Amino acid sequence: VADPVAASYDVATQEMIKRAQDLGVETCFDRAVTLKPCNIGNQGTCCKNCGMGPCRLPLPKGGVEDGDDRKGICGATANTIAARNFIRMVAAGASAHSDHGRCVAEVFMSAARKETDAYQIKDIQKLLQIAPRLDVAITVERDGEVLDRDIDEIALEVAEVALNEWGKAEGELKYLKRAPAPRYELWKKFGVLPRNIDREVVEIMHRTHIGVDQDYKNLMKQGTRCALADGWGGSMLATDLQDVLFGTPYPLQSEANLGIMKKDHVNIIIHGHEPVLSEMIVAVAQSQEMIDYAKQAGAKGIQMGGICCTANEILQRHGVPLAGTFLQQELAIITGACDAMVVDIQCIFQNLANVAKCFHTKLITTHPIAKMEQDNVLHIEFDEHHAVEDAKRIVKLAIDNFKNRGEDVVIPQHKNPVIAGFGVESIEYHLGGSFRGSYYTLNDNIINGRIRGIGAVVGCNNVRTRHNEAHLTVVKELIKNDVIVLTTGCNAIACGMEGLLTPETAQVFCGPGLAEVCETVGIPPVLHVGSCVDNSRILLAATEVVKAGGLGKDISDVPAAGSAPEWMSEKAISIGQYVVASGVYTVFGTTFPTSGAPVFQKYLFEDFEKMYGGMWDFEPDPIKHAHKMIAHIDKKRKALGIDK
Ligand code: NFS
Repeated sequence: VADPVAASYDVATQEMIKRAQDLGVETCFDRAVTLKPCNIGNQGTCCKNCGMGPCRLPLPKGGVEDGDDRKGICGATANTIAARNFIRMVAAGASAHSDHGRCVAEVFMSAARKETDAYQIKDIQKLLQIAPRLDVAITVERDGEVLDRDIDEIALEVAEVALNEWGKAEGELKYLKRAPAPRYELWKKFGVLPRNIDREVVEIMHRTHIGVDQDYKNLMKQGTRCALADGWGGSMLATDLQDVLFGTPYPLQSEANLGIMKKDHVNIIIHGHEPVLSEMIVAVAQSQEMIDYAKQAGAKGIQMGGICCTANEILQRHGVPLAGTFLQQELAIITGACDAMVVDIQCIFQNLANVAKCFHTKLITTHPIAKMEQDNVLHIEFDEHHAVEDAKRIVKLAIDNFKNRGEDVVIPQHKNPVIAGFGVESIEYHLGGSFRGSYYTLNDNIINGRIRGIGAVVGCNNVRTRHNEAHLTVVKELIKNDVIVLTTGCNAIACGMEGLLTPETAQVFCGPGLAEVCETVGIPPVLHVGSCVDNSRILLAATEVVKAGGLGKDISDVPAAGSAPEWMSEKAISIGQYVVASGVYTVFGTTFPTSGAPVFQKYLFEDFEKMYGGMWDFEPDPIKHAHKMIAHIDKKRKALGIDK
């Protein structure tokens, strides 16, 4: 079994791993000890795209300096195999984000058509802001007079145009033009403007089939096009339409870590990604009817908590506390206090069902595309047309289950306050100029050196490295060196658990320049900007920085760097690729899936900089990782002539 202290940096997590072991319940931390990864697959050089293989191409003992004659049965080189595997990861990741986006767009369509009472257009300002980006007019001309167009009409057209982005026959994605003009021109020059979201994924599957594309550069061209369809397409549409349906987040206060669960409350943990379902559950669980029902059942109330990106979605819009990161999902059940865990899509361990079997927890799957084979799992399929009824059924199930709790409940007493809910709009509010209204204050402080640059630190946990340690070390090292951090996904949750998402953090961890700015403005040095699809907010924030002036003409000019210290999902690879192609130097930790093909890897790590101004890098040591980012930021400062 795993050593709890070696497995996680977080004390609550350590306590729950220990408890699981005492109870004889196996978790991913234990499996990581017994299940070793395949080194060849890990390095990207195992090809299983046909029935003649798998062809495994280990790195030769002496390296590949004197040439590399490794090949598979068909002759595919290590570069071809690694590039195929890499862009298949991009395809899977882009699909996950974009299918989530499509689902939101479909609910948006139902709301626009008024087919559902549960969902309405909540944020009209945001609707009016995105409509022109989709070439939907917000005014009409009648008799020479310019009039505001009917909101319902605009919503319907936005829904139609947005949904069309997944499968239109001609043209290119409309949001690409939201990028700075030189960036758009660069994509055009390299032939990587995505046509529609689905097509770019399909083309990856075709090109990586046996005997099709056998040039790693050409394969990566499609990988880039597909990743851009994620970042500036599916993910950005998901964020925007969610904001219109559920409200654009603004800073609010909450808490993070397993300690948010309450012994005397009905605890409902929502885990997954699409806020379509969780929005309803939150609304229903807060209703007086359900609170009364919970009290009748002997509980003091209902405590909601989130895991993974669902957590970030309901945190940023409703202040629902974060129960934990990706690697804490089993542990929430191991408290013995989880009356129901509701899951939808992505990042959900199948082992949750095995853990739930050892406790009273009802595990409920809700999405038609994500079920579990174990027979103790309930499936309540969620549909926007009867969303409130579904949510009520789920919340009632949890309340009814409260009485079945065992005596043995242990909730770790660890949690920290967080401020979350930042975004393009609120950063402008806090760090904009009072007269100019753009990102003037932020830019000004970067130019004068109080803020050295911007770090975007995001992504998963990976059980192959100590839970949260790399996340927190990278972030602390960046803010210590006056780099302001934007965070999403499980990194944001890790930062919340550690207490880094509060303005008070500034005095403790920041360099003097960043501390001064944070204290003056009253913001944390680490800004939680949402879930992983909300990395699109980071792309748009970077674009706003370019627009505000003084820091170059393109995203690649800005003193900024990206990082995913503990990544593990294919989604992270898609994100990394669109961030790189948007001009940002991006460092991944833990492992890198192309290390078995050094020539291809060099293409990603070095040649990409000449093409896109942004490139990949890999550094498992978190301090070195942060300093690679800082070195890149300094290089950009120097190029801008603002290095003092
Ligand atoms: Ni992002 Fe969110 Fe977490 Fe990784 Fe999974 S939850 S979409 S993939 S593990 S950050």
